[in-house]
Amino acid sequence: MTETTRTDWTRAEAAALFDLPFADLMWRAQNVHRANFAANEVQFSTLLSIKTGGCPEDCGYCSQSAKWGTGVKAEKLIDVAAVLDTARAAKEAGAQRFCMGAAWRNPADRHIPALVEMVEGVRAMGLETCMTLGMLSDPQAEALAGAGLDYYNHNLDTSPEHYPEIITTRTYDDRLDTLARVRAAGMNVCCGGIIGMGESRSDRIGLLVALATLPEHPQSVPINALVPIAGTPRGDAMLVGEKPAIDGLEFVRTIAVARIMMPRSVVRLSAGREAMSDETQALCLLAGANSLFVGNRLLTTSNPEADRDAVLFARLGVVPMAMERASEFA
Ligand code: SAM
Ligand code: DTB
Ligand code: SF4
Repeated sequence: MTETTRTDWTRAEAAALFDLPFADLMWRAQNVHRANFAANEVQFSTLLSIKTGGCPEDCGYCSQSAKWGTGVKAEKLIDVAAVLDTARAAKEAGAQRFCMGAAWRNPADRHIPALVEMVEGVRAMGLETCMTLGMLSDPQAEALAGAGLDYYNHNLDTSPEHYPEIITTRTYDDRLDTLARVRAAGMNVCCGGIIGMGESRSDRIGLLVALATLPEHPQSVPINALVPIAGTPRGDAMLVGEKPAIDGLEFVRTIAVARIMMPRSVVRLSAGREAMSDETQALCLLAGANSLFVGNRLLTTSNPEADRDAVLFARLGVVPMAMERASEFA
């Protein structure tokens, strides 16, 4: 069975996939995965927060919004040299892509020269580059693309109808506009969302349909499990038990449906691995996830230690994705 790349997915089709018996869904997802990728290869990315905290946006899940009392302190953009030192260490530890994140609504033009130096320096080490800096203007997108930025991460986060309950300071359309600018500048799009924010299955369907009906599928699709941060509305809702954490099998189903709907996209099992059992992570990979964050830090929260990951990857027979192949899918 082969599945073609379609951008006309409907919610009814996505709902029918979610409703499949678990084994049938996993069978479909594995077939799509194996038709498009080497079965056991996983792309490894490492994250660094290059500008932490003090963000003017009100994303209801985020430790870095100035609106919530999370204890994360506002810092300035860090030095290029510090970024390059961390990237070198990430490369030595096996990362293939280095992702730099900033807690901004959008970058200021005065920051662009330093950001360009970071991209050029990281690329010169033979790492792929990714940045997530908030909204971009056309000239900013062009400057970053000109520096060789391989990917720009900007998430839709949830369905259009659930979105206003999560963020009020920028709209879904603002996000779609930024994605269009990134595409127009010729960069690969990294775009996904967060599962476990109290959304319904219909919202998970809405998110995946929004992603799969973009003019082109994002080359990289991060599926994050909410990391609950005390002091944020979404984190507190989970931590005080008002909204339960996402069920592991429903998270696996979400990954499998993403794999089927976006057959040639690299799907990342993104934030939230630390709280997941090895078995749930294994099911996510079986469902078609083929990218992970490695390194003990995400942006402000922790990720599994290298030792735990090394044991897991060895037990599963997971190997790093060949770089040529990673680029071929870009
Ligand atoms: N400020 C930029 C922006 O929002 O576009 C870039 C950084 S922001 C932290 C990148 C993404 O990380 C968010 O869109 C969200 O999907 C994810 N994220 C942030 N906090 C999270 C959390 N607590 N749990 C899971 N994912 C999270
Ligand atoms: C994405 O989708 N997930 C990453 C990356 N893009 C920038 C961020 C995860 C952040 C998890 C919470 C934290 O460490 O602050
Ligand atoms: Fe700011 Fe990004 Fe966090 Fe939203 S997700 S508050 S934009 S850092």
